[in-house]
Amino acid sequence: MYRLHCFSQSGNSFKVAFFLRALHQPWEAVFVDFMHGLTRDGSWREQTNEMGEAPVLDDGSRRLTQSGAILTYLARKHGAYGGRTEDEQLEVLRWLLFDNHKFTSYLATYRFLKAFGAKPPEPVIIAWLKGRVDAAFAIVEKHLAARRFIVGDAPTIADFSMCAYLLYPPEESGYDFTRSHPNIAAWLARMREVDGYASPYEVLPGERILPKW
Ligand SMILES: N[C@@H](CCC(=O)N[C@@H](CS)C(=O)NCC(=O)O)C(=O)O
Repeated sequence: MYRLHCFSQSGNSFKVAFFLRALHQPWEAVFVDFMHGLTRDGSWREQTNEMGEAPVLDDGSRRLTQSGAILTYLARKHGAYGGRTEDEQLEVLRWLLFDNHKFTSYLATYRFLKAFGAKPPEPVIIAWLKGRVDAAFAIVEKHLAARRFIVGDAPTIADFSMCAYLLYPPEESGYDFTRSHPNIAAWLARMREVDGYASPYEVLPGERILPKW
């Protein structure tokens, strides 16, 4: 059985959890107490992930980190959601890289500062981050104008990667996609219909924290 080191606020963990559920693969959660600093602990880094991040996936004696690498590994191993042709596979990789650099990364930071930071976010920093998030959202909103999924006509790991943070309660990020980004909203509705879908707080371990700011 797979073991996923994860915690409930982690959209990067949810990417993998949702994908394992869609693959109908059994897995167990290993709780990472991120909110109390576990990922910064030296021995955790030495034993679990030198990069100091969740998710981490154990498949027997094989340990993988980085959600994009984990999703790629699982798609290859189970022969699903990785893209059907070489062109599609490269397109999936292109969007995974965009997601990790621009889409998830700015949104995750923005949401964390807005909802879970130790003190109210600095106005200048949060405004700058929101500008980056809005720019990434605009690219995806345009991309989805004439298509149902990020690559091809069915979900791939690019969709699992990119939708994860957007499936958290809207009050955490402050974005109501039905009003601001209708194509993204319609795509998220399609992803919620993928077999195995359940919301992040139903699937991942750890206490839910209501937005602070
Ligand atoms: N690119 C990485 C990002 C992983 C990441 O940033 N994980 C967060 C939780 S969602 C984390 O563990 N951060 C720890 C830290 O930055 O100290 C991935 O996709 O797995």
